[in-house]
Amino acid sequence: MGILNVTPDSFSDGGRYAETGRAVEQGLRLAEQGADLVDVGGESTRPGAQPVPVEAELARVVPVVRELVRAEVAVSVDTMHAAVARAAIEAGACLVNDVSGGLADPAMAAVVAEAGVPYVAMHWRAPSREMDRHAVYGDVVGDVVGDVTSELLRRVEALTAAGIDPGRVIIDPGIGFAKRATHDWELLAHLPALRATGFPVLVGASRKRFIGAALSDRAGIDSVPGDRDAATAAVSALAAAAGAFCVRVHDVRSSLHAVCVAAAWAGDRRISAPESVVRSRCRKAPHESRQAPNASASLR
Ligand code: PMM
Repeated sequence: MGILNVTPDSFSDGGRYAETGRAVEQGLRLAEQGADLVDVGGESTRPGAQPVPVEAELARVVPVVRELVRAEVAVSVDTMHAAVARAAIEAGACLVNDVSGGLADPAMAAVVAEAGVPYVAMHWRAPSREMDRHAVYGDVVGDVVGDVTSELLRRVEALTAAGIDPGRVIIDPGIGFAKRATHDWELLAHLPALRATGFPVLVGASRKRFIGAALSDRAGIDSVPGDRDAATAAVSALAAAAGAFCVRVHDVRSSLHAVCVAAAWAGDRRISAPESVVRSRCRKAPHESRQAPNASASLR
């Protein structure tokens, strides 16, 4: 999944693709580089970010989704708002990626249920401006994995009770959202526990703070976001080897290559059905497989 932030203030690419034409160009580039999905978002969720009015989010996202879909790119919409999800689906988006797992907008589940599209439910505790205060988990090492898994499963229960098909749900541990670096690494090291829930798992680690901290120099200065793609690709390979269904990244090419290495290393023996999209991408030329994923049919 290639990241396309149509925002002035995202932590890594904020402002670069804020204008529709530039955003569409970047979306086409991500697809050409091998993204199975281009994830279009119009609201930054970096720590401390302020909320964006829904009208502004709609104006940023919808024209870009429409243009990319017209160019036959499979598009997901990264939004916490039901109105934006609905408009993006009407414009052709084939998956809703909700970092709040349905907590930010009670109307989200009904929109997704009615459209019947796959839905990413991410682990989330609070809006970006206050999420760092919520990075508190049980005091035993490993509790973050148990807490995140049980909180996610509670969300899935509520979402499916509201009509979303469980066969179309993808879960995401929410790397960097109400998490400290130790929590992020702990969650990544225990991806098989999340996979054991039976749901496909998406990992969004690309260029995030905990990677910058792991790459800090001798003076303790973190690496800058633009210098974190090689480390992100390493995370992508390890996540794929641990059974992740999808990685959400800024630099598609390096992570695609890393995931192809993980697939080749496993000799297909450990790659189960959820990774079929990745496998087909590894075998086909980029233009050959630009199909919308379906969490129940092709991902499970
Ligand atoms: N992270 C961001 C935005 N959307 N979606 C999912 N499913 N998982 C994530 O970890 C995630 C996300 C924030 O990162 P960005 O500013 O680089 O988009």
